[in-house]
Amino acid sequence: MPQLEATPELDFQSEIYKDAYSRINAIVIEGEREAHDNYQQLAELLPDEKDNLLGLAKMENRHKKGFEACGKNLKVTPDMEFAQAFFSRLHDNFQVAAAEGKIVTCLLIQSLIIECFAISAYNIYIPVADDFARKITEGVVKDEYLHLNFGEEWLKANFEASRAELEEANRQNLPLVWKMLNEVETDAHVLAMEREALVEDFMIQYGEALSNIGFTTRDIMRMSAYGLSA
Ligand code: Y39
Ligand code: FE
Ligand code: FE
Ligand code: FE
Repeated sequence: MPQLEATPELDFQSEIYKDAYSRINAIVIEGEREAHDNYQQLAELLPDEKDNLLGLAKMENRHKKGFEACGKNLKVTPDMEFAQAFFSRLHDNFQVAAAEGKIVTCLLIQSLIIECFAISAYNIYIPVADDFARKITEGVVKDEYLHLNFGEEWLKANFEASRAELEEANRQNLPLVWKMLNEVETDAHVLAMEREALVEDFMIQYGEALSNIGFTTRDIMRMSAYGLSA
């Protein structure tokens, strides 16, 4: 069903809305917390970009505070245990890559996959959010485009050397995105965020990012197909 269709029946104070929000809000808070930590680790791995990356980490910390305020505004307690489990696979893959000094894999996980996930989710959420959360999310999504751009620029500048590692990291991590989407589909639907809209927006952002980095349309088709079997 079309995402922009009016949904006048959304009741932000209903128990069903608040219950779904307790998980989606937690995912966003945990995601922002992880993103903060990931950019701090990347700052250590990329000394030339240290100040830039620490700046991105600070933005992620502000985002986290903004979304915590959104939960409080609706009197919702975020289910942080659920959210940690939700992010654990991408978290573990990032940590393993960081320990091995695999900067390209770390950038693919955080600056491409997680940022595209954030951009698509926030874009789909904005038209159906409560007024308070809409204003916060509009400010946040502008920053997420900057984060995605950081990853694109670095990987584009190092494309030939990064290519093989990007393909392998894509193969390992893209299927996790579909698993994660499956796990939130029901809750997202309660918030009037439709799975098809999320998938479509994610694939557009991610495909554009791969194209900006230097992959051909043919490469992008092949790489995108890894998600579908999840
Ligand atoms: O870079 C960032 O700020 C990313 C951490 C934030 C990711 C948020 C993930 C949102 C997924 C929500 C799924 C709702 C259907
Ligand atoms: Fe529906
Ligand atoms: Fe963020
Ligand atoms: Fe971000």
